[in-house]
Amino acid sequence: MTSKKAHSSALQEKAGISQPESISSQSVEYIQHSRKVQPSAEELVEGILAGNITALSRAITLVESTNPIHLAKANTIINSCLPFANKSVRIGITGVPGVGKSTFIEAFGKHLTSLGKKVAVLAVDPSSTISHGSILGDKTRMEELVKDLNAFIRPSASGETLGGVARKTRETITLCEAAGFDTIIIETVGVGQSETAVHSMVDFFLLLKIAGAGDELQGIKRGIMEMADAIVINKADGDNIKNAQFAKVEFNRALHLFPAKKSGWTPKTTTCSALTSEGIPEVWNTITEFLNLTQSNSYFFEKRKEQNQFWMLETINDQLKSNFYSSTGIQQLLESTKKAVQNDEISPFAAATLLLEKYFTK
Ligand SMILES: Nc1nc2c(ncn2[C@@H]2O[C@H](COP(=O)(O)OP(=O)(O)OP(=O)(O)O)[C@@H](O)[C@H]2O)c(=O)[nH]1
Ligand SMILES: [Mg+2]
Repeated sequence: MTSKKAHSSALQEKAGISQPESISSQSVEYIQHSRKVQPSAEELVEGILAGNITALSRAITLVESTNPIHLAKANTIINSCLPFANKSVRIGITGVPGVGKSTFIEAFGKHLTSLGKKVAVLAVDPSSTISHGSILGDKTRMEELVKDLNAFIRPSASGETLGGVARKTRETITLCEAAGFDTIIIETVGVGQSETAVHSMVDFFLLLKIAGAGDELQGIKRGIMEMADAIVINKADGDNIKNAQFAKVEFNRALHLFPAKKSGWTPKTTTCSALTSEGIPEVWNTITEFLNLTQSNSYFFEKRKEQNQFWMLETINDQLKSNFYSSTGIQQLLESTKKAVQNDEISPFAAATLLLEKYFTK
């Protein structure tokens, strides 16, 4: 460091460049300062309830963190937000890659904000555990929605397990609702288990499809169709309109083969073009119809209660499992026990009991 004193010394011609420090004092000061300005849980809650997006984003980052201190803070925030959450409609959207989910969410989200709604877009994306948030690229496909002050788009959390990622999204819903978002859209890729996770955190589950040339019913997992409250055939524009209409008839027929839903709701098939927005308002009308029905017959509220229970049990399962496998005692024993099981030296059940006993008596 140069000082005025050094300059005025007759013995010193030039102050020169100060010795590089391994950690510059400026950085230390900056880090200490930024640590100090980390808002407290109470401050974040206050910000969230006031609809402050920075506070909301910061709280979500805490929810997504793997640091136990952050998690404790996140839990405090979520608990304080809970009484202010729950007043929204949660919509799950799934569909195979390329079906037009991002384009659809852009058009649908814009329609909702034009109706005066506040829309949050979240994602449960199993591929993002590898690519760390693929919806990020999506933000470029949701150009208009990103700019909309009444919309909030958050990339998928990354994590080791689908369960972990899904739990974080579930908690993020609570935070978004407390921040005043009344319509929550959760996107997932239609490739497997993530649909089940999303289905168990939403009120309405929408399957996005495109018309295929005569093979409408191929490649759709029966389970996903069974979960759908609506099938929307996208890209019903240009030369594709006829095909889309045909697909609509086919899907409607297929939906009738499924057993009646507990909600009393009969799933609907509609067509739309996410590019031209044709048919987009009708999708919202369908959801409104669903809400009217399920809120008057109480199914809506019962389902949310069940979902809360489900997430508690899921979290217990998830954390027990990860705690078990990451415990040192188990890690040391696991490999040798696996070999012993492979070689028929011990039965799989006896081996499991042994490991579990070891875990619980540690
Ligand atoms: N003609 C037509 N093209 C569409 C429509 N919706 C989406 N597309 C096009 O389909 C392609 C894929 O759309 P995306 O919105 O990226 O699809 P996605 O389902 O989000 O895809 P992934 O993120 O890869 O899972 C893009 O080139 C879109 O422009 C539509 O309604 N009509
Ligand atoms: Mg997409």
